Amino acid sequence: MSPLTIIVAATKTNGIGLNARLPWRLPKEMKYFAQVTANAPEGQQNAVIMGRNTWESIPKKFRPLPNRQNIVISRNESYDLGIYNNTSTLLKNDLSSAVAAMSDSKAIHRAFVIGGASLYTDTLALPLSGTASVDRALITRIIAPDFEECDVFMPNFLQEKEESVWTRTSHQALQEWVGFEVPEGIQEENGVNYEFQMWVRQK
Ligand code: FOL
Repeated sequence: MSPLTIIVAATKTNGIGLNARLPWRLPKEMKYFAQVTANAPEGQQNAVIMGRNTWESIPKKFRPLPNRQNIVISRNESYDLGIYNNTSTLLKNDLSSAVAAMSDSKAIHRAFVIGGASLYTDTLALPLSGTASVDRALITRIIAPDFEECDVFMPNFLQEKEESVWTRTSHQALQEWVGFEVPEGIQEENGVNYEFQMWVRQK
């Protein structure tokens, strides 16, 4: 049973994107994303699983995301990942195939679902009893401003679901899980306020 972790930066109304990219520029927040997703024991790597739109939203100079097993999900089996890409990036046609590819490999430490909206939805729909399911979410909550112009939203999973209950952990639990110190409380960057949070799902 391989647990998946969602990682996302989202507004209070779950806005995550605008015009096919992130609605904000938060270099320290992005560093946190990179550090969390890349941090793995010697001899292992984490996987970052993303939808095709998210892949295309990452600046070419940063993709594939370094020091991570990148897995791109597209129903188009001949989707061109690009010549700039090395052979290490995997193309899979759905989340289950991505999960299957990882369970074959002992070299994968953790698996992060990094978006976007439709892949988050697919991830949250995986049954808790299945071979892989999501048990944790690292959410950077964008508190202000509202970014009302967002045109992509993650599902509102922390509130509405009855089948599963999500609870927020302590800041210490977040730091212990990611394996490094994380600033606590409301952060400010470029006039944006946000907070690093970890949520876990009860079994
Ligand atoms: N989760 C969080 N917390 N913040 C995000 O910005 C975020 N973004 C995505 C998914 N989950 C997230 C998807 N979008 C890069 C760009 C866009 C993107 C994800 C990653 C990217 O270029 N990452 C580089 C960082 C380079 C830098 O340091 O600026 C990487 O190496 O991870």
